[in-house]
Amino acid sequence: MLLQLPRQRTLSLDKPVVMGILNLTPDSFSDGGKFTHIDAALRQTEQMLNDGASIIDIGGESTRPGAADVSLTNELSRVIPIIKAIRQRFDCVISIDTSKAVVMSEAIQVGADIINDVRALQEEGALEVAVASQVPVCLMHMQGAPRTMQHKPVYQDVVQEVQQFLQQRADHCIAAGVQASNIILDPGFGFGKSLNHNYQLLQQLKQFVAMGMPVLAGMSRKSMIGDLLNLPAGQRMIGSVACAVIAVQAGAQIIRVHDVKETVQAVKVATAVQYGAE
Ligand code: 8Y4
Repeated sequence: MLLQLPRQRTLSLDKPVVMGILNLTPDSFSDGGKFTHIDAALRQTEQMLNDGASIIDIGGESTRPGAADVSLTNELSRVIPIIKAIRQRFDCVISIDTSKAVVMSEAIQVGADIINDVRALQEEGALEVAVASQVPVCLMHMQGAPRTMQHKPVYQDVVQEVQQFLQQRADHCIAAGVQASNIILDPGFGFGKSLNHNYQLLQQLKQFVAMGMPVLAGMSRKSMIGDLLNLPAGQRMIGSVACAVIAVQAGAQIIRVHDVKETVQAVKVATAVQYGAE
């Protein structure tokens, strides 16, 4: 599998790759365009690239459980200067984590390569931006909205329902003009799922791989690890790495993580088992 990126570039997914999460300075101190915040983002990006990340995921909206919505102006001021700065300095693949059409469009204009949308291009104008730009898109499943999604999520069959949603969204995007080969699927770990729903999805991740599109798995530091092990976010690295290995064994192609160095080592071992050590 080969993703077609802007400016004649490609990203091979013949072997799994690691997507590093860029932590932007939180709202309360942040003014997006300020030198110190850009500098911190550049340092963190350089570290993740040196540690073996293939994609840098940049987001200005908090989609954590309970989080409030972020205004368009705030989101733009957080991510656009940082994408510009990274694009100037590094020849890396950049994904923009947003659901807003305007943010997608401006981010792609200044150098973003992939749309990572936890709302699967369902917001006004988002699908149109994806079609016009022809960049790869990650379609993620979420039940409910971030503020309330963890209040007793219910499914009859979580694997089947999430699969059905992703197939419907993929079909709809293809009909609208998105290249089928540029669609990435993501079950959305932690997005309106109980602890057991998350582990059912991980156990059955092969079923998503069998849909024939690249699969992204984002479990890093999430409550499916913290609640199982009774550990705070800062102590979830080992559990997160275990989840990454299991995802690679199931055939997932993109692993979204905070701890790039440790995950890249583990993913390389799992990849050698799965695809050979060449
Ligand atoms: C601790 C640290 C606890 C982080 C929770 C979190 C995904 C995603 C997120 C995902 C895709 C998060 C933007 C949630 N998760 N995009 N984004 N897939 N495609 N929570 O699973 O990291 S944000």
